[in-house]
Amino acid sequence: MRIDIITVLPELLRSPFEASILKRAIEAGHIEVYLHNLRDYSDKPHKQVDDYQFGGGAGMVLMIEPIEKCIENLKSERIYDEVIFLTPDGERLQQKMANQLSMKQNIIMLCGHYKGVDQRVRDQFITKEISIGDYVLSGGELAAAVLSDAIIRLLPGVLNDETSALTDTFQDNLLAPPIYTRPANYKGWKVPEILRSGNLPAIEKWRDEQAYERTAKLRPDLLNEDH
Ligand code: 6GU
Repeated sequence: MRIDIITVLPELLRSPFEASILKRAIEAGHIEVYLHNLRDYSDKPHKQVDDYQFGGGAGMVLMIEPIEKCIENLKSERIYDEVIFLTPDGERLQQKMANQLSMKQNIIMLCGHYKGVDQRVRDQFITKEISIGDYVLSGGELAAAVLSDAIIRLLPGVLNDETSALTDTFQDNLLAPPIYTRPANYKGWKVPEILRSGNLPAIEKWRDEQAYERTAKLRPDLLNEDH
């Protein structure tokens, strides 16, 4: 899989891909991630990529021309399954969408900034608009990092068996059960006896019950939702 991210702030997006699981996924060849600085596609004297909005109003708007140049340049090299615009008014990201996107080959992510982008960009080039939640960020970069992480960790081989995505909170509409590591007794705070019993079927049953109880208590909305 390949992800191309178009942004006016590539420096904001580097570190998430240079640490831990995402770094390893890239090094192991499970995923390629490329950052494209929109300014490199500007023909203006000062590499300007934004302008005032027609009709008046505060806030700058990303112009269509450099965005088209960048997208067309990428499209001349390969076919893209999705051209995603990260925007607070997009469809809210949920696990199901991450699962679906993880099965694609090539994806472009365009990060919104300032007031947003010229509507014609959305009309002409964008196939999917995604928000990561009902709050406003100063740009789409952190959202693109979140979306990329949610997708990449699902790719075959990225996680090992122990950290398998199959046991994730949300993957089966349930929160994950409580987990523990050594020591078994810390200052009198003990690990549940069942987890140390070695009785695997009983442990599995306990975990299922705990997952259900936690979900009913903390996120009852998940129990009657289709993710
Ligand atoms: Cl994708 N972009 C911005 N700027 N704010 C957001 C968002 C995206 N998702 C939630 N808030």
